[in-house]
Amino acid sequence: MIKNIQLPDIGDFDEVEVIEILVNVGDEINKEDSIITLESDKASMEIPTPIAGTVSSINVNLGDKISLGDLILELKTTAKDETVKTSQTQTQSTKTPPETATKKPSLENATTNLHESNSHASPSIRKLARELGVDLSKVAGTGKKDRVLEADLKSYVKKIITSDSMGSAIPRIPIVDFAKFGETKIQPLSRINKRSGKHLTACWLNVPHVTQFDEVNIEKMQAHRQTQKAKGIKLTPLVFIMKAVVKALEKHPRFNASLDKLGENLIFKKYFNLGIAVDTPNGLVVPVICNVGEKSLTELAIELSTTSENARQGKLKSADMQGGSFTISSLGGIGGTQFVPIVNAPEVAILGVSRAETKPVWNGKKFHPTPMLPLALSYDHRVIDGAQGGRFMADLNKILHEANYD
Ligand code: CAO
Repeated sequence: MIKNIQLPDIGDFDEVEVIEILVNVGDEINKEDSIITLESDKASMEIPTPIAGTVSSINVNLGDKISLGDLILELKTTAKDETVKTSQTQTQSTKTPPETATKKPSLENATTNLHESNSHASPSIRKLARELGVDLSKVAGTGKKDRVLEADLKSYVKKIITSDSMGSAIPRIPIVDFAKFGETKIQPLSRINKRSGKHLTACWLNVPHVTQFDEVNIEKMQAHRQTQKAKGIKLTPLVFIMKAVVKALEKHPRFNASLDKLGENLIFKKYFNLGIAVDTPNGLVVPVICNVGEKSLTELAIELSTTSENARQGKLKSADMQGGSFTISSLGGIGGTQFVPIVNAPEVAILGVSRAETKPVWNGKKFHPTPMLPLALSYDHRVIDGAQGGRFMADLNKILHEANYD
């Protein structure tokens, strides 16, 4: 037999919002099991079923506003439901079921009547828990009859926020009082330090990095630089590298792509804008040089010089640091044999350049003093496989070695 379960008289309330549906079609429920939760501006309450049965349809949706007599759900009942389940539940509650109540509970006193048997907290605490996304069943209540109080909820949330494993399983670095061991001085991090630190941490934690190293014979590049220098044109290795990188990206578009926000599609960019890491007195910034493939070496040298000067004087605008598709970080002017750059996500690869050094290279007949440029390519292994990384590096090496940018 199908029976309609309607909203009983809940006091002076009309059009009360359904905020939880506690059963599903097909559920077998006992008399007085809660079926929905309603919430008004002042309070919330769970509505129990007056009879046992199997839910055959649910006639309300979350967010619906319902009033006395509105159909909540339909229950399929059997003789067994009428006898066994009803008798089972007779001892569960001493409350008067809504359908037979002579004096119906209001939403305010529902807190202490209907609601109390199924919940561990007052409506305001339940509302707060919902807003914070806290599962109240996990919060230990210290109130009467283990009721969850506001203080319990706050201390639960505080414990999660300050716990060592907040947001991930990363253990915290111990806090040390360095002053115990000698004199110290405190200097606040610059605004740029703070912003780049946050971004680099996110990149480091989100991107599974692989780094591949190589060395390029740059004899031809050096000869070209010397010729230009004789004409009064100063070109650093970086501009050659920028042009070569774009050629390699054209051949390997995956390196110029990004994952979409679900990480399920690749977004290929048809433009070649290179972020260039610039060291400034206030920290690292990465301005973007656009359309590198369309600019000459000299144009790039001029733009790089202007941009890095603006960066050092703190004159870059946020638009100057947007739209990059691949980044180069060059420490060639400073030194070092190699370093591992961190992928500048959502880009998927970055090239680290170290200082070229003249090395004895075997040319088949003898050791020949050869300028060798160290490169390190870090990439996102979710997007780029090792073999693809190897091929990109081999092609980049060849392009740079041949120093042909036409
Ligand atoms: N090998 C050998 N010499 C190199 C070289 C290399 N790979 N790269 C640059 N040089 C030389 C230049 O030719 C120049 O020499 P001369 O003065 O004799 O001509 C000198 O080193 C200084 O170059 P530079 O650094 O001023 O110019 P650049 O075009 O190479 O780089 C810029 C420009 C803005 C990238 C650089 O100044 C800079 O800020 N680098 C730091 C980037 C950085 O901090 N990266 C780390 C990021 S992760 O924390």
